[in-house]
Amino acid sequence: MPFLGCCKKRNTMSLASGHNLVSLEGEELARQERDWQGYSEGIVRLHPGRWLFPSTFKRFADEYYNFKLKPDDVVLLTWPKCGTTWLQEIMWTMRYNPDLNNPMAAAPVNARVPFLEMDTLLKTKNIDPIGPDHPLMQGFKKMCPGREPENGVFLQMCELAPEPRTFKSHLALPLLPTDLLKTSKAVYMARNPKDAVVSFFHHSRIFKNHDFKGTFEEFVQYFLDDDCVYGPYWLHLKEAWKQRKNPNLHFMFFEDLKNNNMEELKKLDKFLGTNLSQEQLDNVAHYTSFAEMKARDAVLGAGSEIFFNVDIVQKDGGFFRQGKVGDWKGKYTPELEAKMDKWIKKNLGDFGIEFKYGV
Ligand code: PPS
Repeated sequence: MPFLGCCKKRNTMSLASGHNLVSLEGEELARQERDWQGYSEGIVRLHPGRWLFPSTFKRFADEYYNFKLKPDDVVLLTWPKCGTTWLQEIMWTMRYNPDLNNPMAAAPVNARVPFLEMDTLLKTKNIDPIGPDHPLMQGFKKMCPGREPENGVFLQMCELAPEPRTFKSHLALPLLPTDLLKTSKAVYMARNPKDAVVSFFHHSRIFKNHDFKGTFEEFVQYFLDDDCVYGPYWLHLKEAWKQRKNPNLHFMFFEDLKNNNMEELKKLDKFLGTNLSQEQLDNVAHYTSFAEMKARDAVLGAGSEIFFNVDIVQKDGGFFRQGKVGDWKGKYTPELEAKMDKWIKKNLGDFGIEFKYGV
């Protein structure tokens, strides 16, 4: 991509991670702003990688990269909609609530397993300012006494979360601290792209901070062009796949977690060293099943009209949509499916990764 030649003309910035951040301009920006009305302060792209973010990413990018990790941290990583919330709840239950008697289980998920870069995603004119009485801000005040929200509500919650800390991120490995897999443990979960894109389309319509206004066909085109926030699906996956033999990274698939749940929980138990009994593992499986998590939507999906387009939620469902493998079937026109299959084939070509339940 002829990036270097054009950067002088553009609004650029160098990041601690070594990336050049470029603000989108002209037609490209106009198209994004028309279709994604949540990104009201502009959009940036990071090179190399073409990682895409709302421009509020600028404010915190170096802090994410320089985030101080601790040896007993567990960091949960996925591309959006590949099951992090499920993983969050599994990890937290394994580490802090295997007997299902921890009263903190009723606390909002962000107060237990904070989301590293969520501050980047929340600054939008579509979201009313979150007042000091909102449970999120109450949780922040409790976890981060004396800290200023302007310096990152979620970032500081990650920093000051009770140890051992578990937190999540959708950032690709090159944007995260270089010592991540030396200092701490990480779990990366992959999900087949056809289900991930159906889920992300729904997410982008229900959440005001994305507020996608286009059709499913247009959304898929954004995805295929690597023009969705968080950027290239394949590169994200590839960066983690390269590290799959690193003893501090556990690489897993949404589809396996769904189809062989107990087997996958046992692998996680081994990786974490939590040494859970069968009864405790059964507790985790039950408590983190789709039905149980959906029933706790108010805690896990943070369903309030501050964040959600309530009319779409009422019509098409909320955060816990289907939780299925292969739900994409019947959602694509034959032409769109053929386009996606071509894209998948091209990208899988030199990869070596296998989605064994099909893509
Ligand atoms: S986000 O918003 O990017 O953090 O979304 P993320 O949590 O990564 O992914 C959301 C999808 O995971 C599904 N989900 C589950 N599936 C099965 N079992 C359980 N317990 C579960 N919890 C969440 C959720 O429903 C989203 O997928 P779709 O296909 O939209 O249902």
